[in-house]
Amino acid sequence: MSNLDPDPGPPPVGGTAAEKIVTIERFLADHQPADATGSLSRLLDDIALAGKLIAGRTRRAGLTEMLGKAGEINPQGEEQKLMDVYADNVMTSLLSGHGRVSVIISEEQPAPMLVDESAPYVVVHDPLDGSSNIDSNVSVGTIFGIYRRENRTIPPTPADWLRPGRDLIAAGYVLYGTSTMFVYSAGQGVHAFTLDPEVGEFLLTWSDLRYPAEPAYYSLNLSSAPQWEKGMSRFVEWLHRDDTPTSTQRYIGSAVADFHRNLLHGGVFGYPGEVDRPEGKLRLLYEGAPLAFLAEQAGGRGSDGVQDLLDIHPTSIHQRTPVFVGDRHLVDRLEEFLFGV
Ligand code: FDP
Repeated sequence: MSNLDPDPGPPPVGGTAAEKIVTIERFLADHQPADATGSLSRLLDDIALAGKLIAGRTRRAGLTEMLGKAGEINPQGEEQKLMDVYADNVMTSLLSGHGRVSVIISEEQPAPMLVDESAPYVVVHDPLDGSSNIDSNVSVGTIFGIYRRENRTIPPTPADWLRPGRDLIAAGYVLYGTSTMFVYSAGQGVHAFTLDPEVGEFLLTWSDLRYPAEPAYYSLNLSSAPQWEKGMSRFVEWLHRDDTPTSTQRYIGSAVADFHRNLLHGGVFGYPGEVDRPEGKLRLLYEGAPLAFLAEQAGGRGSDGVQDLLDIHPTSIHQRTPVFVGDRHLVDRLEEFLFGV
């Protein structure tokens, strides 16, 4: 949907539909604190530009032979796709060289990349999450989080990036779906922009998105249920009860797309720990924490099943964690099933 349409229609949920045409650049400038230098806004704008480039290539992937495997294994032991490598290169290129980013942590890189010792921000990102779906034309996304360095008088140290999600100053994602959306929060609500491909601009679609009161969906890979803790199955049984509103399962298997749908229509997305893999599959720093930051800003929350995802202190950059993000009451309830009752 573009707000160039004469009538973009009501937002699907809590939130305000844009009534006039506002570019992301204008929105960021208008919503930064009066004493801000503008460097965070410009950094978010750089990521939006990366999103446009990745969207363009994703759309043409089948034509440009970008659907295949790159032949390399990433730090997670997963096979890299050509699009993973392209998206990572675009993010690195746009985050480097402007004096804004000191360190980049990417899912596709084994170690932190030092870009500029004296720059103020650390960016963590998964350049193309859900990329195992890309060959089948399913939505994928870029997830990012931004930390501000506390001490710029010394070169960056792990203390600059091994930080809990509570320290994030901004987070968001670009969703490459039927349209391309940039969704972000800098700590004052969640705002969503749609790429108008004709003019090449992200235009404001909804500001202050909130989870709706009645959640519609739960998103879990039920084929893994035999590997879950018993509490998870009890939670799913509870979801299916007649007096529970959220009984419909929708699972794309692409975290950004599952999270986004549930943000708009209400629900919870989760990737639990398993008997042989208690730490789960998703990564804390550049998947769990940024999505939990957005969920909280939209009135929801994120948990690993025991504690708030935003309170977990990472000990390594590619650390995995069980992830449950979305509607606050559903996440609370899930914690009760897992460890309370
Ligand atoms: P992918 O491996 O395709 O990158 O982050 C990993 C992820 O996708 C998530 O986007 C997605 O939610 C999950 O894995 C899907 O895993 P399963 O296929 O095991 O359900």
